[in-house]
This record gives sequence, C-alpha cells and structure tokens, in this order.
Amino acid sequence: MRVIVLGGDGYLGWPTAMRFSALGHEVFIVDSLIKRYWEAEVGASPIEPLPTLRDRCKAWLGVSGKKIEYSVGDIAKNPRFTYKIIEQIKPDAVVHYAEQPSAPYSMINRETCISTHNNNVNGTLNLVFALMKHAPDCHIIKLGTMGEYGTPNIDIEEGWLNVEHNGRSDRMLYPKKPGSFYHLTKVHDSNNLEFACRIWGMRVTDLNQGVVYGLGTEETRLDKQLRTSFHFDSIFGTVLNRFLLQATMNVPLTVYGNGSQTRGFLNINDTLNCVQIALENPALQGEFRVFNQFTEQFSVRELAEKISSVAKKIGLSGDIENLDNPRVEQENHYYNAKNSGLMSLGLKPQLLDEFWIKNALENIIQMPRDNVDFSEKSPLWKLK
Ligand code: USQ
Repeated sequence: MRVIVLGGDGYLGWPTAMRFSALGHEVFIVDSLIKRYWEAEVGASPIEPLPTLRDRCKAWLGVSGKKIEYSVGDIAKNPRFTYKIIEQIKPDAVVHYAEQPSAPYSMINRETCISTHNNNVNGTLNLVFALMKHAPDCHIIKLGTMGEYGTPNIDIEEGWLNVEHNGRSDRMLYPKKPGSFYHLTKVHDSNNLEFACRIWGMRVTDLNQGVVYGLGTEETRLDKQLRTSFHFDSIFGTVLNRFLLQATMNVPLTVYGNGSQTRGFLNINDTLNCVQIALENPALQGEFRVFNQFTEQFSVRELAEKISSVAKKIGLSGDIENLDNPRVEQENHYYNAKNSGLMSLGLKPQLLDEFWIKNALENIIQMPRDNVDFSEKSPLWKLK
C-alpha cells in the first residue's frame, strides 16, 4: 500500500514508518518538525538527542535497503501543502499522528491551549478536505486517546453507546468527559471525522489509545541512528516512562495525588501491532470505526509499586513519593473500559511483567542520563 505517516518524526510515528516500510509498503513521512520546537520552547529534550529526519531516513535505507520518502511541511498551517501532498501521493492509507500530544502542554496558558487546538483540529480538517478532493477512498487511521472518555461512572464502550430514552433507542457517539484541552482536541477530531464519514462517506479508524510506554521496537533496535525519542519530563514524558527513569536515578517515583487514578496502558510494540491491524483490516467506506487501544488497566499507584518492587530487586532504592496533584482529575473513581475490537482482529498483547520492567531498567541504566533533571514542576491545571 501507499501509506502516509503524518507526524512520522515522532515517538510513535518514526517506528511506525519503519515497520510499514519493513512490511513492504511504500511509506511517505510528512512532518512539520514542530515537536522539536515545542520541546525547545518548554526546555524539554529526549534522553538522547535525535538524528534529523533526513539522517533517520538515510540510516533506514542503509540498514534495510528500503527507502522512506519524507516531506517537511505543516498540514495545519498550510492547506496548500496538504492538498499537494495528497494529490501527489494518492495514498491508500494515512496514519495520522501529527498532533500536539501533551495534556500538560495544552494547560500551560491561553497560547498553548489555542496552538494545540489550531494544530490538532485544523490539521485534521485540512487532511479531510484534501482527501475528499484527491483520494476519497483513502483510509484514515487516526490516533485518538482513551482520555477522550475521561473517567465516567459507567463502563466505557468502544466509541459508540446504544442509548434508550423515553422508549426510543439510538446508537450515539459515546459521551465524552476529557480531562485537558489536549484531550478535548481529540474529541473535536473524533466528532469532525465521524461527521465526514456520515455525510461524505469517508472511511476512518479512530484509535483511542491509552498511555504508551517503552523504549523502542524491533526496528529502532537495529541501529543507534534508528532510535525513537524517550521523554521523561513532566510535559512530554508519560507516566510509566517517567517512573522507569526515576527508578534508575534513585529519585522517588512521582505519584500525583493518592495515585488511585486509573488509565489504560500499552507497550509501544503493541501500538505498532494495532496500527498494522487497522491498516490490514480497513474501515468500510462511510464507516467511523473506533477501537480502544490499550492492553491493561492500572492505577498510577499500582504502576509505581510494580516498578518499585523490580527496582529494589536490582539494588535501586525504588522509593515512591505522593505529590500534590498538579492536575484536576478524579481519584478513587470507577474505571472499566472495553478493548475487545483489536483483540478480536488478532492483537496478542505484550504485558507489563517483571521481566519487561527489569529489562527496561537495565537498558536505561546504560543510557547517558547527564541531562536528566526531575526538579521541574508540571504545569498546574488550576488557573493561578
Ligand atoms: N502522573 C503521575 N505522575 C507523573 C506523571 C503523571 O502520577 O509523574 C499521572 C497523571 O496525573 C495521570 C496519569 O499519570 O493521572 C497519566 O498521565 P500521563 O502524563 O502519563 O498521560 P496523559 O497526560 O493522560 O497523556 C498521555 C499522552 C497522550 C495520550 C494519553 C493517553 O501524553 O498523548 O493521549 O497519555 S490517555 O491517558 O489514555 O488519555
């Protein structure tokens, strides 16, 4: 297939591009490189500096003999660029990761909230219009988030809910209660994409992904130049990756609040497997298909305890600290999310076991960690 990976320079986009290329697809990366700018803006950097996109593609060609084409441009700010790329490539599928991914970033102030909306919502709308003009049969695989649902006091279904009201029934998009402006942008995307499927007959798979963890994939391990980013800071680092790195530095694991808040999690290798499953089993024309993309549910406290216990076994302190929660989020809540869609299409999850944690800790210990600093504070959800 001809596949465009939007956001192909990112933590998930780069490994996805290599995986699809390894599988024999013709892969085109489109990326504005703006993530590197946002990182500089907040003073964050991945644990190891990343090669440029050009060097990554060159290294992949050297290792695999396969070419990944790339184009640098902003699909949100530059609709002409978006139309041109779609017209030239005429993709069979677009995997859309090209979004500002951090909830804390979106909560810093008015500017970061609005730039997150402009980037995420407008980028997706430009893509929809460009595809309708030049490749209306193309399958969009859109990265959404489990955080769209929030933490409702009822079971979380996969995207849709059958509702009975006053003796009548209908199938509606599941009601959303997101926990940050970032998560809200994903809700807006889902609504816009469902509309485009219903009114114009587009085909979309919305992957409501949980919190991803892990250092890399089969392809990133082939060569140092092929590594993906690993963030640990409070803005772009996600909780499990932060806890792993904190454990290796003998810094207490920073559990926000009492840690009873529960989320869905998945290994980065499973992200790739899920996206591959979506690519090989496309949504039908006119279908807005939603999968909840996570493999296990944990509370933040459970996660910290799992890592702490393995850390102690290998001689690290494994301390845990409960911090005042910088976010406004529910603790002690009900959480039961369905995730059978991808499993029924063949996903075999890689679970978070002791062996995996030990291996991850040992790998991180080998990495240069001179620039690691956990003293910075997360942005507050409450306005000052
Ligand atoms: N948390 C801590 N300590 C920390 C960092 C986070 O206790 O040092 C807690 C947070 O309060 C939250 C949970 O861990 O309850 C998850 O936080 P996170 O920063 O790992 O994840 P989140 O902000 O929800 O966002 C991340 C990704 C986002 C993705 C989302 C999936 O950045 O792109 O959409 O995970 S989900 O959480 O399912 O919405």
